[in-house]
Amino acid sequence: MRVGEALGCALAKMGVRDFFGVIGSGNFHLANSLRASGARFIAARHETGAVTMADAYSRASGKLGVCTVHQGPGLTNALTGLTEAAKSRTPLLLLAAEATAPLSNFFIDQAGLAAVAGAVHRRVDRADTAVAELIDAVRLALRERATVLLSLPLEVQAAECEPLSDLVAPDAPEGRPALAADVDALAQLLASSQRPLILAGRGAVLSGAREPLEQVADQTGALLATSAVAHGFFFGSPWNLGISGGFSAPLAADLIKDSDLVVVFGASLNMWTTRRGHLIGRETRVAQVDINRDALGAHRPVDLEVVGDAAATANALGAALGTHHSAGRRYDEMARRIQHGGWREQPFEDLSGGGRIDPRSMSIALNAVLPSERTLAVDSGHFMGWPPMYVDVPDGRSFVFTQSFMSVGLGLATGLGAAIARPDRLTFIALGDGGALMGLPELETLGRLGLDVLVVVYNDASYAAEVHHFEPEGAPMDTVRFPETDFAALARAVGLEASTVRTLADLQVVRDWLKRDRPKPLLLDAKVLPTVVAEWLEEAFRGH
Ligand SMILES: Cc1ncc(C[n+]2csc(CCOP(=O)(O)OP(=O)(O)O)c2C)c(N)n1
Repeated sequence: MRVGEALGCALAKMGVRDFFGVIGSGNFHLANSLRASGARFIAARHETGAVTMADAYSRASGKLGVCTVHQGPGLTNALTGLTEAAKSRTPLLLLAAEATAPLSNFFIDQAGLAAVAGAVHRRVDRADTAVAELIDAVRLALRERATVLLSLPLEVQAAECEPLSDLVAPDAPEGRPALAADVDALAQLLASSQRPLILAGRGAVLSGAREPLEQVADQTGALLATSAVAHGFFFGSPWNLGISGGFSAPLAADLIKDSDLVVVFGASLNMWTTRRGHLIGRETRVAQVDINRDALGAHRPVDLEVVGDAAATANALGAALGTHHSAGRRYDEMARRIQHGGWREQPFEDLSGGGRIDPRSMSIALNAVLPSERTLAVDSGHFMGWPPMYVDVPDGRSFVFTQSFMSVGLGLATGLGAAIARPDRLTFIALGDGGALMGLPELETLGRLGLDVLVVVYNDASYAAEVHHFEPEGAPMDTVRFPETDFAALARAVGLEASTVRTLADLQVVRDWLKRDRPKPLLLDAKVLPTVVAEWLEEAFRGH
């Protein structure tokens, strides 16, 4: 058996069921052998789309993301998606063919490219150890939550090796709780707090910490909030304030700021989550729990640093608190205020008119009409706050937000990867017109696969993030404004249903589509008002 084929068989034996990629001569045999061994191959149209699909698939499913690309340009095309995955610590394996001869047209320094992306690099050097090296790379990705680029030299792939015996997939490790002394210190902080807040990030989602965290919150009267990427984690709790950060509703922001203790589980506490520090009161104490020691205090100083897994530490904390009980800010009137304090209940003037829809009203209407069991994927740009502000998701894995690198153009592929991971539910993909055009190749992938997807393009025919940034300076705007694009026509050309939306009444097309059981993916080219400016954006610009 040739090494390329043996690697494909080994991946299937390790439990890989879906993998993404773009095929060239360098990964043709590998991909076919993995398919022949029972895995499904999802052919993307651009390598960054392929990696981003694998990244989102991992985020939505909790499994390893697997992607394969051609050597050289296949890999350079993947760079942006690879960087996003590495920054997000997505367990992902990118299998890239490699031309090792420096005079080959396809030659590049692939290890150097991995370093640029912040990914770990491994190379399969020898035929007789190739499978062992592959297993090692998978183990590293799962155990360390690492994004691994595995280079597969063409000559090694073509060499002969022994057929495989059975092998077992490496598991992600069990979460370890914090040291008992740290748990006690945390319990004491919580027991002495009058107005505690528990702030959960993706680390809490990944460790499945909702139940033990809610128990600690019940014991201590804590209110609950999440970072943006963990949107939905506390969905349904009467004490859930939603997202902490630029997307916080005014009541949530006030209550977060008024907390005398913020206990952070598995969130980096970056400038987005704290609104550049403004959401943490001057007198507020902050404790941070993370499995990664380097994350502790990385973005701002904290009073208590605790190394530990979120769920395991929350369980230990519940036990340490024992029969302790305080109500904190949990009283009936507060529950009522929180219930009515979300973005959808903030009064605003619907400015729809002149053939353009108000993006806030459209987001609220879509939230009401779409089935509540849903995944939400959002690209980058000025529009990006509307969906998480106005659209609910039912749990912490349902908002897939590939924004660690803040790249425009990953949203469509993100939604496709999530939709493939969760075929049991609708995926709502929100894009700006700029991001939709940057990620456009994957619209063909969507049409071809016919996934259960609604794409909404918040189309203002501009890079609104830049318009709102620079227009107040009186700068010329012609580099960031564009003629109208007919996204409905583009979508129909690749097999989607599509419609143009200018008024709330135009959303009837979504109701009809739902009634018809969503036979094909639907794209809405929503001509949104360019004049509704998001408040969070001003804060964001100060962070650039
Ligand atoms: C790959 C990449 N290129 C450029 C940028 C700079 N940038 C940030 S937001 C934005 C505009 C995006 O436009 P669109 O998708 O239409 O969303 P809008 O801001 O109009 O809501 C640009 C160009 C970026 N973040 N990433």
